[in-house]
Amino acid sequence: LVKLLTSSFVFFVFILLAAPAIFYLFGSAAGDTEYSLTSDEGYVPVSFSIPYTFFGNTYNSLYVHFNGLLTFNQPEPASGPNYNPTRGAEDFIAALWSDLDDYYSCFFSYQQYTNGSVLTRATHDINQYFPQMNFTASWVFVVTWKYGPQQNPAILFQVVLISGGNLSFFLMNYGDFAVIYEQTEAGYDTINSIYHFVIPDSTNGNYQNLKNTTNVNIPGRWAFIASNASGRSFIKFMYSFFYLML
Ligand SMILES: [Ca+2]
Repeated sequence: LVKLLTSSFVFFVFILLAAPAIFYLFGSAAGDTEYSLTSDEGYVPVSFSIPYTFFGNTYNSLYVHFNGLLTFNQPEPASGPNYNPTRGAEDFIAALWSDLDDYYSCFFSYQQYTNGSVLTRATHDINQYFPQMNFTASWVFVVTWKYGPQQNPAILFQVVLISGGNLSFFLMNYGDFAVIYEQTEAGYDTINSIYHFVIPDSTNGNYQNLKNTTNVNIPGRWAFIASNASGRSFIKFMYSFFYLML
């Protein structure tokens, strides 16, 4: 009985500490480069080993903000989101943009991959969500935000940038969220273009439900294509759709 109880306890602890399966491996277990917050509204510039194209603009680096934001063309000084109307002046991915650094210990870690099992996983994921593209990943960038003080992250989310050939994509993964005291937003926006998206439950106070939401039938995961070409196909598709309705 003692043995049974012990093994159940160990199993229970493992479940508590394990990130959801949708998360790509991160932190020290993945050999990530790790950062903790050093200043209010802090961010860290990170150089890419291979350029990444975000809706037509190609970047060699990005800024990882402790407030849950990735920006490409410039760092964003605002502590929290401004999602109405569309900003239009920045290429950004808001994993969960909020003034989290005023309330939590903030950590993020990142890793870039150009070979190995992470590329295999990314290739599989993208071909599952965007079939008929015959995609092969050649570069994957994983950035994961963790907020304390609990050892078990109080708030946990991740963005995975994926590219190969002329195609680029990104995934967003959501875990558990403690209470957040400021406005929140998850989604993306682009400079002077029509491409933008806000995940509905990220701005209406239901952010704790993000781990159950998805656009690819996997709770907690959102997947987007960041390539212009398919964006144009999508617009064409929408035009034909409206044409058919007329
Ligand atoms: Ca702040």
